[in-house]
Amino acid sequence: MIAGLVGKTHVGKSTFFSAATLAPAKIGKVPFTTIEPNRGVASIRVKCVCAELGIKDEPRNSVCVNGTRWVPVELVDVAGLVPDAHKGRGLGNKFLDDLRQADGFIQVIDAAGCTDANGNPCEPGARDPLDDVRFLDYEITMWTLGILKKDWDKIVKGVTQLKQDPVALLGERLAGLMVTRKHILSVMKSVSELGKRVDQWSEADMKLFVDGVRKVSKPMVIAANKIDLPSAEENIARLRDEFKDVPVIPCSAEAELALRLAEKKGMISYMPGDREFKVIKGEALNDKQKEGLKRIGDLLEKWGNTGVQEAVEAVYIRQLKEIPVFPVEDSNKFTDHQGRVLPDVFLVPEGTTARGLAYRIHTDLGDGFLYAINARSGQKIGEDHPLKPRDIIKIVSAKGFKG
Ligand SMILES: Nc1nc2c(ncn2[C@@H]2O[C@H](COP(=O)(O)OP(=O)(O)OP(=O)(O)O)[C@@H](O)[C@H]2O)c(=O)[nH]1
Ligand SMILES: [Mg+2]
Repeated sequence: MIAGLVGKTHVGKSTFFSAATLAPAKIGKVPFTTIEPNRGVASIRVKCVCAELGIKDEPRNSVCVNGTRWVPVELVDVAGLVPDAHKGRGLGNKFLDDLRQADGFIQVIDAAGCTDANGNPCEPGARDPLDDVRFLDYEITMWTLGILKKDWDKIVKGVTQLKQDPVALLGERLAGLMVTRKHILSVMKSVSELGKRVDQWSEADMKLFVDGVRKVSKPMVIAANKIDLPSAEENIARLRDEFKDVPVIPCSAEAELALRLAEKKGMISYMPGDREFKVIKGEALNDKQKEGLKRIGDLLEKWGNTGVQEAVEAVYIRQLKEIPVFPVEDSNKFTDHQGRVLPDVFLVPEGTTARGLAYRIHTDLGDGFLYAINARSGQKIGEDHPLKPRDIIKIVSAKGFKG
């Protein structure tokens, strides 16, 4: 899975990206700074099973700090957009093309309302951030509609004359956007206007379809950025009121980036998502740095955290519904074949079965799947058994694989 940072130009997407991944990304003084996408690795926190089992783990694909596993996840930061991007304004469809592969979105907005529709600075509060959310939805819908319409005659002909499956035809058209058959079926079932044959769909019906597909195929969280500016607070309440089915996470990408860089330099101790940090080398800080850290300290006290870590976790856990599982080869010692204790944590979609996990580890394990063992209880589990968060699983397969 990969989450995409999306939104109007110059609202802090690259700042958020850098803060979450510590990967370099150009942060702009002017709109349209990002052109080519930045890809990087962030982490989400999972309560490790090591404490519960009373064992010392030896993580391989993740890091364990005081009983918290930091599990890697991918982020992509793309070009920003302005209204009418789908018609080619600004960088046009570039941001959308680069986001096609994303499974979920973190929409960054300037919650303080000090960036106008074209990404230029304006008086705090002069731009309504609710409009940023609305226009992004609109741009994505119009862009997808354009893609669908390109082949509409072919789809209609396939359904009416060749008696082909409409879901398959729609799916084929939207496959490049990571839209699946499941997404399409769920929209067609839940929107009553789409109950008629596709050749009867009006333009408004097509829009309803595309809107629905966007919501299910690109679940989103809103990172309401710039909470360090006073005009943000009131807007956050309004955003929550208006967009009830989308998590709105107050955040300050700039504060998180400053904390992470100070931590990297050894000036403070801080873990992403924490409510506080500790100054280590107070004497090495200049007055400006001291003042900056004081302001960030006040911000953390007020908001609980900078919101960056929370937003990444919200898109992966709440929206994409990924669950962590711990695969092992020895269900008594909780080790892999090299004797490494609890080496890996995998994030898998909710509902993944024991056999699905086997396939995720290696095709051979999946093909030769016999049964699995819940290492916590010692119980045997069958191929269709859906896994639960933090399950520790041994796969028994006729075909071995030494990873
Ligand atoms: N006050 C404040 N400013 C921020 C915050 N995050 C980012 N900024 C500022 O917003 C401006 C734009 O930041 P970028 O990260 O380049 O924004 P972007 O959305 O990637 O912009 P484009 O790539 O040009 O579309 C810069 O001046 C940042 O310093 C924040 O949390 N608070
Ligand atoms: Mg950028």
